[in-house]
Amino acid sequence: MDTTLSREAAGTAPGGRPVERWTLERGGTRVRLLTYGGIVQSVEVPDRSGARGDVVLGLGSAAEYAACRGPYLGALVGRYANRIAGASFTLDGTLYALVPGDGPNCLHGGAEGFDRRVWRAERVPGGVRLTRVSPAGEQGFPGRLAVSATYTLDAAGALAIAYEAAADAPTPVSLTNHTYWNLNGAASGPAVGSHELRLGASRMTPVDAAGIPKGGTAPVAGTRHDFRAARVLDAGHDHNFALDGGADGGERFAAELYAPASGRVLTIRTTEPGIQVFTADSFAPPVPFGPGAGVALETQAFPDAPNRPEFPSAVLRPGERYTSRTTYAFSVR
Ligand code: G6D
Repeated sequence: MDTTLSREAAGTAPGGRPVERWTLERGGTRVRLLTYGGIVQSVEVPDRSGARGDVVLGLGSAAEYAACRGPYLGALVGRYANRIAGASFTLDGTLYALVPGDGPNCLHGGAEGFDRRVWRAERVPGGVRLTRVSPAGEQGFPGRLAVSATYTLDAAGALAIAYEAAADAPTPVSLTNHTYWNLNGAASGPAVGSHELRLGASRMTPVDAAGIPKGGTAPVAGTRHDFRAARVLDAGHDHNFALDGGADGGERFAAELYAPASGRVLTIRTTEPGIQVFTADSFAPPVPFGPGAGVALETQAFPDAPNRPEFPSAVLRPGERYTSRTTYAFSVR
């Protein structure tokens, strides 16, 4: 059976544009997403006893998400996920100034990023496709960018998010989804301490206190960043890991998150070169979740790649097609 799809009205975004909520169901998985910010609002999957529970941190309405922007709960992040140092970069000899927000740096596409936009939704085989056009100059980024994000479920209930984009001028692009996972359920208490994490990364990108890469990558061996073997997720992670495995455009293993109490396992594979692990240590009211309540696993280009020639390029040029795909597979043990 194909994915069961339904949509309903879900209030309005700031400014009054109507928002839809789409529900996708297949193979034991039920996903709800909003056309506001491409937000993954809930992901319900069975635990080891077959009981279905919501494993992401979510809110109720688009208005609630708009009022609780800081954590980017479940959001589609762009035009450039993570940080660009000094909110500026030089491309083909031209200096571009972006909208800062994280101190002097640009975070997650600027003050009004893709997570604040209402997307157009259409049915596609297996799921729903969101589209929008990011105009030239939006948040300071060059070029008009036509973007799509397609959310599908496969027969086994795995969620795939596939992104595509095309630009009429060279521009950095890095799109991700900012879902926070808690495989014991959103209301179960912290994910930190109760989950085990394994990453397909033997190197990471060292950063300064502002989260800006210092340059190059460093081995995780012998450091607190070593998740090559599964171990209990501890607090204090907000780092990008350089994923091992082929750079042939195919999906590589990124992460496995396991919650022994519920038995749920999340396996993430991606075409992206990096994954940011953020343990939500900074959560505080009015965010209605406590520190460490979930862990964000953000597949992406490396932070500040537009200013770091040694990092894999994140520049999209006219005539090229940006494609990115991440799959989130659910199982139990
Ligand atoms: C990202 O790396 C960043 C964090 O520092 C930020 O606080 C969060 O998004 C909202 O994961």
